[in-house]
Amino acid sequence: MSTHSTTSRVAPRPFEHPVYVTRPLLPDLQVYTAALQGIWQRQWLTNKGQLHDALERGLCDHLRVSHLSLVGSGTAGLMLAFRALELSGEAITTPLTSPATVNALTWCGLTPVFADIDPLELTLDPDAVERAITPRTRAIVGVHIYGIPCRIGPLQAIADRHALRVVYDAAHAFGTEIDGEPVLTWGDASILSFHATKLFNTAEGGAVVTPDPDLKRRIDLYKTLGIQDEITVAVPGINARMNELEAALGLANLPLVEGERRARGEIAHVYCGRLSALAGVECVAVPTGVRHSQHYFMVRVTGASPVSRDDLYERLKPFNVFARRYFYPLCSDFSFYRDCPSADPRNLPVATRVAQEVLSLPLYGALGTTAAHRICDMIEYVLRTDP
Ligand code: T4K
Repeated sequence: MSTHSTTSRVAPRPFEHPVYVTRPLLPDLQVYTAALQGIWQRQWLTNKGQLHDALERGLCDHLRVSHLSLVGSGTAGLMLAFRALELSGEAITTPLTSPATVNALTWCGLTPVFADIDPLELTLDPDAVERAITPRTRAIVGVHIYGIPCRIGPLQAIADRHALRVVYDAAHAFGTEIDGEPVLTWGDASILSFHATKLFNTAEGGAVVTPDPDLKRRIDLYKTLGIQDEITVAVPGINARMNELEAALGLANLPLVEGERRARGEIAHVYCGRLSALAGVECVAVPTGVRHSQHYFMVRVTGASPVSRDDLYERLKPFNVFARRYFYPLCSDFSFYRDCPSADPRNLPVATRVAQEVLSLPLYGALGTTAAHRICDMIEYVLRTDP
């Protein structure tokens, strides 16, 4: 429970050590070193090692998906998916995302077209997507932002009507389900990131998930320089492999991930219960029927708050709390995109407002609920005192 009265004007005690937005899930070091011993014995470090293959199988079981290809990063996974699907022309996407989503399109020679987002769920607004379609549109690239699933049904209906491909950036959606179905089963492909800051991590890494075995085969080819056999290079591939040291970390982390998700859920429960009561602070809601990945805990600091989002972000720092403004600025505001017609803020009024409001609070299992209560005390204190 909170050690501070919610009406006290005494400043809460800062944390002794920095509290970051996240910390990586790490297995017992002995478990990992035992796996390393096996790698040393086999002297097999990369290129489809046995741990790589074991992790692909383990993830298919855990995530209940049929085909999954491990890759070197989520960004590489996006690029491989666009390439293996032979996309060209325009792809409609959201500006509220990591640079990875939009830059991967650019790297593959596609033209990103920004569409606005839903004001509550913060994912692509299907009506805005429909309005952005031109004769050059080939794909919709939705992002399950903060682990909240895109409006899958309406987006697929649009894609079917216009013969478009659908790729989901599911970097935040490890374990997100809709009505008991993994969100990863929708679309032509979904991309996961296993970066250190993700719910499930392999330090660096990611995966492409697809219902199509032929697409999985092509991704596997593209991620290994296109090498089919010793004398055949079938496609102009890149090196986007996951190595054995990363796969070993993934295999050691996989049994821990559900416990981590539950521990994060308890912290989110504390944040939600305490912060929803504050004027001008809104917790980003998880839609009904959705089992959330607990990847991020997001609040929106609206105009009804006595302090702005940026003030709150800055004024938590002296308490040793380092929240993050994911994803501010919008991708459409980057110098190299801002001149695109679709990047005009008048085309993106909801995303433009939301990017000024969102704040990602510390969320990782080892944080614990006592620390979450202390962070709530700090937020309450900031909101009721002048700087
Ligand atoms: N799509 C989406 C929607 C994404 O969010 C991302 C990645 C991707 C695609 C691409 O996936 P990858 O290609 O990365 O696999 C982080 C990550 O670098 C990035 O992976 C992630 N999105 C993005 C949202 O967040 P930063 O700039 O916030 O990272 P950094 O280094 O500031 O870390 C945040 C905090 O985490 C630190 O303050 C402390 C803690 N931390 C971080 C690292 C790396 C640790 O405690 N240990 C660590 O090893 O970008």
